[in-house]
Amino acid sequence: MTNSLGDIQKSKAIIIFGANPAVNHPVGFQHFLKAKERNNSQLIVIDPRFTKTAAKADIFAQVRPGTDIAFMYGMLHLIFKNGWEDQEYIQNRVYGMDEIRAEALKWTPEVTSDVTGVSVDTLIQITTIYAKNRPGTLIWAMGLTQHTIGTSNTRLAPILQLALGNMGKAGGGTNILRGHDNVQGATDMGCLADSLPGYYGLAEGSWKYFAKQWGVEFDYIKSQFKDPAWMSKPGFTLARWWAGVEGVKSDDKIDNAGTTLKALIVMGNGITSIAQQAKVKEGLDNLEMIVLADPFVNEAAILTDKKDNIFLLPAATQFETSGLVVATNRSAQWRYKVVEPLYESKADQDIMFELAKRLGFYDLYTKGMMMQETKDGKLEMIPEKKAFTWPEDATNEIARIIKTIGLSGWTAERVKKHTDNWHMFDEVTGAGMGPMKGEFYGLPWPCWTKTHGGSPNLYDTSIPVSEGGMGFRNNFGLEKDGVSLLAEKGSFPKGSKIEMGHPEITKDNIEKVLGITLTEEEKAACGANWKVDNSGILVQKSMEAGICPYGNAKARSIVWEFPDRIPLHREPLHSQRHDLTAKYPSFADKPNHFRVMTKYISVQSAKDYSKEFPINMITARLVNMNGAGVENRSSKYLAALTPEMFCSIHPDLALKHSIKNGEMMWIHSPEGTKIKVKAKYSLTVLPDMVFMPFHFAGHFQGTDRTGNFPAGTKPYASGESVNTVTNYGYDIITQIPETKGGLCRIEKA
Ligand SMILES: Nc1nc2c(c(=O)[nH]1)N[C@H]1C(S)=C(S)[C@@H](COP(=O)(O)OP(=O)(O)OC[C@H]3O[C@@H](n4cnc5c(=O)[nH]c(N)nc54)[C@H](O)[C@@H]3O)O[C@H]1N2
Ligand SMILES: Nc1nc2c(c(=O)[nH]1)N[C@H]1C(S)=C(S)[C@@H](COP(=O)(O)OP(=O)(O)OC[C@H]3O[C@@H](n4cnc5c(=O)[nH]c(N)nc54)[C@H](O)[C@@H]3O)O[C@H]1N2
Ligand SMILES: [Mo]
Repeated sequence: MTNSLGDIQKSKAIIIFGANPAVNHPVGFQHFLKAKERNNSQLIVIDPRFTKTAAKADIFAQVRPGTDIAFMYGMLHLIFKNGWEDQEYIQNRVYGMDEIRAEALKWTPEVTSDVTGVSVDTLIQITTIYAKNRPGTLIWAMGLTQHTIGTSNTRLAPILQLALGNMGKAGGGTNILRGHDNVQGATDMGCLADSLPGYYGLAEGSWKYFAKQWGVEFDYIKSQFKDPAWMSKPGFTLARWWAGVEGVKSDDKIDNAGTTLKALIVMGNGITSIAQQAKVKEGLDNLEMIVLADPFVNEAAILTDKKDNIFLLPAATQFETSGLVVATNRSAQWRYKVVEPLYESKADQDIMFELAKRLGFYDLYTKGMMMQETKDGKLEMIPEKKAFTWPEDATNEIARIIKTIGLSGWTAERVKKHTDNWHMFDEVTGAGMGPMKGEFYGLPWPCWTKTHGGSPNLYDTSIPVSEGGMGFRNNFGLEKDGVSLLAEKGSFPKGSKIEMGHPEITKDNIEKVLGITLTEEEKAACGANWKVDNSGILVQKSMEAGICPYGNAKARSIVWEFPDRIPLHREPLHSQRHDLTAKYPSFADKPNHFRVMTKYISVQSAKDYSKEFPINMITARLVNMNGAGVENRSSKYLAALTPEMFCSIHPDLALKHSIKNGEMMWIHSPEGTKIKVKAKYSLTVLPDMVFMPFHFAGHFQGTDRTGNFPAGTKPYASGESVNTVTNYGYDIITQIPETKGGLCRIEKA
């Protein structure tokens, strides 16, 4: 998220692609409504369903699932045609817009309308309103990401903003509504299959940096891998772990150091919330050991037929522990413990500490919390410190190590002060008042130093770096194909000593870039670049010159390392418009994608699925339920709101199949799986689609498995998981399942 929820109040137009904040971010949605009321902001919603958010919109486009790229190119076509793009901004701050312009040329309103299902008039109206009301903010969430082309969606959305010069402006930006509580923090901490914490790459240099910071020998870490080559390979993802288990029937070959997965430890994930539940079940059934650390009975335990070696560890909840969490807008917040862990439950970190003790590396695991940097750029054990204090020392360790995104200014003490004084910050700008003056709520990263107040809006050059300003990051070299990747002359954060683009700061270039001379002591203390510089000198000198240590570059519209240099529309693997798959085919199949062969074109071209499975299947969320839903279905009151798994169906479609409102129906998938659910008539869906929430579990392909719950733990509501019938399909870069694009067939039960 480049800006923040409060900042949306400054927008003149808000365009939402594939998010339903009225339901999924109901507290945050107040800012959208206030933008409408106070700023006369135009609210535009693009969604295949008429959602509660759409009900508040000034204009709504009911798009065919998986065609947002076509829609955005359709908008760009009109923007370029009418000269509505911000030419100066593009010239100064964007690389590769010409290729986007060339692609957009193909997306005439008529072509766009045919692909997206949105009328030419609506497209023109939306584009005109959005282009004429600036700054506009672009919002997205899961409706854009859960596709084989999810990554391309999330690239083209910022490109649209760049074309209009909306990026790096208050009231503009791309505001991605994050999911779980602290999901931003979890991502920053490296809960990803292809990076170390803080987005440090899986490269030897990063491993060495972390080994040093943790006070552990690099060779020790290396010795934990089967061979050193595996240190730089991405792991399995949550989406496909089951493919690595021996005995699972799949022709998707794995590449996992010559071995299969034998054990699964789960901390706070439903397992029942991901696609291909039949495969997940096979994976669970064939594991040697399953450990489920969860405050509730994780329903993976009842989905499997496995009887031995399943361990349910009672995890404490967020109310029974404390620590720092990161909100969707990159700001930190302290969470205080409300009660001690109840009964025999343990907080997650204590479960991990116990595990580390049993496995014999507890001291190494916790050592980093007792280390500090010295002035001369070295690291030492904190003198006199005998034991760590949880969680404060963990927070400080994280801030010490993670320099890449600018966590250096965070301390447990500073963040607690913000949380304690939360009423002293402005709701819209996040700016502090009284004792908090000069700081933004939660010190949104990058927060460069212990005196920096955080950066509320990314890439904003209208304010000094000391107040949160910055250009785009220089992350991809200095030039490409003879064109400079640095910002042009005259484009720089306010007050910068350098009035043009510049590279990221390294020990070797700092003197030249900043026009300064370092003392011999400073030179000796500096790390190779600002991301690994324990002395903090490179960042400090940058601050003094009013520049951002990560450089001042152009945003790139072209990602030359990806299969698609620029985002391209590609039809979903299971498309209702099979006639379009020749023109917009999927990707080549990708071997060893996060260790698993992943199919694209071979699935898409195998047959015209729409003949047998003519209905679009949309899966999304309900306000009273969360994720896999076990927490909420275990509450009598929340369960009562939606006591049964259901399928929203248009009456016209239902009648074609003689399904009455409230009757049971079957949903069949192209993979041959099926679920039995209750029909619920609804006009929010078109007659060629159905909608189902993914918050249920406990039933599987028509059978009730809730007899497997240990006595007294069965939730008040159980039902089929829609993920039993979501179709095969995974994003080409991140491997997120294509749970927002797929087909099904329905039948009266
Ligand atoms: N009450 C509640 N709140 C939640 C959650 C919850 O489970 N319950 N989960 C949290 C989490 S983890 C997350 S990630 C967020 C997710 O927040 P959202 O992304 O808002 O969640 P969804 O409801 O899954 O999907 C949003 C919309 O995408 C639409 N959509 C589907 N396919 C497409 C498409 O191809 N194009 C477009 N433009 N739209 C499409 C759906 O119809 C839906 O209305 O919510 C968070 N908040
Ligand atoms: N079809 C379809 N599938 C989807 C999606 C979709 O839109 N459509 N959305 C996807 C998305 S974006 C997400 S994020 C996932 C969400 O799905 P999950 O990650 O499964 O989310 P939850 O059900 O919220 O949480 C999982 C478990 O965490 C436990 N838990 C709660 N607090 C704690 C704690 O403090 N410690 C521990 N150890 N456990 C705790 C809960 O009891 C629960 O069992 O679903 C994904 N699946
Ligand atoms: Mo999520």
